[in-house]
Amino acid sequence: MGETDLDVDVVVIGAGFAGLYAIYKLREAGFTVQAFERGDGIGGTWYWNRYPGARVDIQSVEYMFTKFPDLEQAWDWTELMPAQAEIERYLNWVADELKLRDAIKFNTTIAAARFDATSNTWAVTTQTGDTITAQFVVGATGCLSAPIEPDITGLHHFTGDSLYTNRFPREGYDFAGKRVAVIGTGSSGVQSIPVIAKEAGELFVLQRSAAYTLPSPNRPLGPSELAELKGQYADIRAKQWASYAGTARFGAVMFFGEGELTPILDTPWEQQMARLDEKGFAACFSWSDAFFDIDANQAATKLYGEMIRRIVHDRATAADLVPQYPFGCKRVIIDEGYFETFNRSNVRLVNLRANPIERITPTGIQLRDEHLELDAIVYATGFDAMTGSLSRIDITGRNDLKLRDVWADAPRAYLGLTVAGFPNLFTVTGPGSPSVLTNMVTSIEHHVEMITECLLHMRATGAAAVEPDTAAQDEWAEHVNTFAGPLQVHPSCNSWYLGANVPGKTRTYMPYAGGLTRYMDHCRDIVDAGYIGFVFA
Ligand code: N01
Repeated sequence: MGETDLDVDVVVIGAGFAGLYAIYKLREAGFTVQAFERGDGIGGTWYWNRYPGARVDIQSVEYMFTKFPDLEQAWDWTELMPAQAEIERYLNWVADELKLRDAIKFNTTIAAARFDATSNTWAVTTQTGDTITAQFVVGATGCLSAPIEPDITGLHHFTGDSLYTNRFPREGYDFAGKRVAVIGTGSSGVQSIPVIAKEAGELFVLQRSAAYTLPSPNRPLGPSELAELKGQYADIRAKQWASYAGTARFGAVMFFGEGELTPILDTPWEQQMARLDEKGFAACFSWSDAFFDIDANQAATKLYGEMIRRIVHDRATAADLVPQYPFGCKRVIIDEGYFETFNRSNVRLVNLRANPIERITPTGIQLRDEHLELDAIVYATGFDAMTGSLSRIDITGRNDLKLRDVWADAPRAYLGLTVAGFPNLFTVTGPGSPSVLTNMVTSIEHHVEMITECLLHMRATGAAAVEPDTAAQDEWAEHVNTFAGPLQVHPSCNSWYLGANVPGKTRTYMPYAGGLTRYMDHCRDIVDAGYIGFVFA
């Protein structure tokens, strides 16, 4: 490292949380780094997803880098759960404070990367054909950053404005007085719909699957509360790192409250209703059995339906808003006034199961039963999650192996971090790691620190290449699978966790659901025992 004619030691792809931390840690350890970012600014997920209402669902003081005691005291969050713009500002500020910008080439998409087995190096090529050589490639490309365009006939025939939540215009969009349709009711749709509804002349919400969404506990963070939290940062960080999901107090407790949970199946309906009266949405799923027993799950969903009926005035709309799959199968959303939005006179829910989209026309959307005349269509239709951002790059490993082919068969990575056949390539929060089931920031930090430690180990031992053993990778995939679905909840719907939202993608539960601490312990044991399952050349 550093003694060859390589351009740099490490190429980092992406400049979001993962890319920034990777640049910092690797440089601190003495490696030369070149990062590439396809956007013209810092932020990754928080650069692209700037749709109205975009907001994180983890509290701000935990959704920040945890390893910079001085920096964290100097940054002031203004809300409990910050919106996109504030997180983007935070990441830009971090990049400046840590002097990371000079390592990043913006407006540069990586098109290909090819491993050369004779030199154990990568040639990384941009979309304009420039090539850079490096010993290592770190894919800091994000779990939810490869947008999927829905397979709807006539998509590009619309002559009005087509907008995508995952690459919303930087200057925003003026919905005032316009006839608008939002397609998709996942997190992005559910967060943007209440905001768009307040501006648009008419809003059609095109729903294929109803969402499990809970009211956000977000509120402003006053200076004295923030000062108090800052005084507790050391304690909060310790709790985060000892938790299942990289969050201290503010995971499920934030939505469901504290206290011992009881089984819904042992609770008479009248008592369930009394709890609903008292706690509202928080009562729906705060049962000990709701996530582990399918009957209990259905009973909880019945309560949820009751809660929706209490808010949404129109009976048919309320009924259509109740999900028809188990709670917990898809990512639970937090919203700001989602159900209330359907009481507005300018908003209409279209149940696509009853009245499907036939095609997009030049002037709107042709449903089976009617034509919607529109000025704008907002697509909130999701991502090729966890693997898409890397498999869309033409990555070629040993023996002309293509990452996209390997992952088409099975989206596997040893510890979610390295892939057999692709030496010296690291996949930050890749498939098989806790990633999207945890606070992404802590999971990213953990992975970047593991990568840095591994590179230092290689430098110390003179190793030129590292990759996992196929058997270890397969064993890890089996281990990941053992956590993939209490009561068959996880495999029971077409979630992006399974890749089931992408036509043709192999259906595998991709994230590791065993929890962050268990995962970190596994990783520690593997490293301490001499990198079990890794092969060094
Ligand atoms: O994407 P999604 P997302 N016709 O895949 C529908 C994170 N995130 O961008 O369910 C009609 O969840 C699709 O319908 P169905 C978070 O982890 C976090 O909203 O396939 N509809 C679904 O309703 C989240 O889970 C925040 O039947 C079509 C929607 O589009 C992840 O990102 C905020 C369709 C896609 O939902 C992805 O969220 C935002 C078609 N042809 C995102 N194709 C936070 O709050 C798809 N759909 C932290």
